[in-house]
Amino acid sequence: MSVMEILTELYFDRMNINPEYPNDPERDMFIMSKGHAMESYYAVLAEKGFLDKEEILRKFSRFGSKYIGHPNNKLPGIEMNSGSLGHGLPVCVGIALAGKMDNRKTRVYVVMGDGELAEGSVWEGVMAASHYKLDNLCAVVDRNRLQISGSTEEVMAHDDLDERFKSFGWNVINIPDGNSINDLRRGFGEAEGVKGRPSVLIANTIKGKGSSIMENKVSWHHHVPNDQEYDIIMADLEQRRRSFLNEQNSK
Ligand SMILES: Cc1ncc(C[n+]2csc(CCOP(=O)(O)OP(=O)(O)O)c2C)c(N)n1
Ligand SMILES: [Mg+2]
Repeated sequence: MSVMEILTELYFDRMNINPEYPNDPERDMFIMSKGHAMESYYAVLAEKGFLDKEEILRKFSRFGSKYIGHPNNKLPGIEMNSGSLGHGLPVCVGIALAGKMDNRKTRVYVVMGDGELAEGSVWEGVMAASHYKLDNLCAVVDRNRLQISGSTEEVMAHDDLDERFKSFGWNVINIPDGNSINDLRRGFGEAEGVKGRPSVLIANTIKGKGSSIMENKVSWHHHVPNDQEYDIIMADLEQRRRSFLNEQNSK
C-alpha cells in the first residue's frame, strides 16, 4: 500500500503506454522490482485496462494460475518477472541503454523497496546507469523504512540515502511525502528535464498507508486480515478515498 500513489501517478499521468498496444516499441517501460507488492500492481493494471479485474479476483494465487503473487511477464503490461529482489534496476539499465542506442523516446521507470537496496546488484546497476549517462532512466525508492523483518535502519542501515545516490552521480529528488500524488507529479516532472544522468525519487512513504491498523507495522508484511480486520481496513480506505476526492475537487 505504500506504493499505490507512485504506481497511480506513473500509470495514469506520467507514462506513455496504451493497453491496446502493450508491445509498442516506443512505449515507456515500467519494472516493479519489489515484486511482492503485486496486489497493488494488479489493481493498477486492471484499472488501466491491461487486465480483467474479475478474472484476477477469480484466479489469484490458484494452483496453475497466471495470476501469481509476483509479476509474471506472460500477462499483458508486465515487462519482467520479478520478486527476487535486486534485479529490476540492472535490467532497466540494459533497457535504457538499448533505448538510447536505438534512438527511441522510451523512458524507463523502476520501483524498488528500501530493504531491497541491501542487494549488491542494485549498486552495480546504479554505477552502470551513471557511467552510461542514462537520463532516460528514473528509479523510485519506496522509502517506507521497513522491510520484511523490521526497520531498514536496524536490518541494514542506509543512513543518508540521498547522499549515497548522489555520490554515484545520480540526480536525487527527495519527496518528503511519497504518498502525495501532487508531490510525486512534481518529482517525475523534474526527473524528465534532467540531462546526462539518471534520476532517483526517494519517496518517503508509509507502509500500510491508509489503514489505521496497518500503518508502520512490520507484521503486516505477511499478515492476512481476519474478518474484523478486513472490515476496519475497508472502512479506512473508503474514508481515505473520499477525502482524496474532496482534496482533488477543491483544487
Ligand atoms: C533476493 C531476495 N531475498 C529475499 C527476499 C525476501 N523478501 C521479500 S520482501 C522482503 C523485504 C523487502 O523490503 P523492502 O524492499 O523494504 O520492501 P517493503 O517490505 O517495504 O515492501 C524480503 C527480504 C526476496 N524476495 N528476494
Ligand atoms: Mg521497505
